[in-house]
Amino acid sequence: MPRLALAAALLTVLAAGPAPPEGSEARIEAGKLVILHPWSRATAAAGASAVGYLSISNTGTAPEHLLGADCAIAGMTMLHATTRDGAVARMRAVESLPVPPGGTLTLAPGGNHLMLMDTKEALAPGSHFACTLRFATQGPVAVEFAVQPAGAAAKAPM
Ligand SMILES: [Cu+2]
Repeated sequence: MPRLALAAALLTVLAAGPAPPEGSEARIEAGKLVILHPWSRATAAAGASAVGYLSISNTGTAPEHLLGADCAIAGMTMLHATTRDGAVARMRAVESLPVPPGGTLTLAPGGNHLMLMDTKEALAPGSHFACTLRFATQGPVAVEFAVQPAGAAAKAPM
């Protein structure tokens, strides 16, 4: 295959992204909250940090706040916000993230995310792990994160 055609074919594959694994189209409803597509990225070894992404819509009329999450596979799970300082992206821990009435909080690559510190096992592509999200009003909500390949980008149908 000529090199250009090969490059074009590769680009097509990359643009399409990996097919979401079974279960990653998850939709969880809890009270006025609709949680879509919790997903994560594969990691190579136990002890690594992992990420958690998802979107949370508030169909109600009262404000809600995501306070964090508890994940059995992680030593500690933190809520992180990413801010840009010029060309440098920095993560910082935040106490909570708002889910405004009629609005959506999106945790996605390059932005807000759950940071799973000190994972107890490597995350294999296609596997799942459970976390409990903590909300100020709604309280605990159980979700399952679908682990995508390490290079997976924000292609998610969120
Ligand atoms: Cu982080």
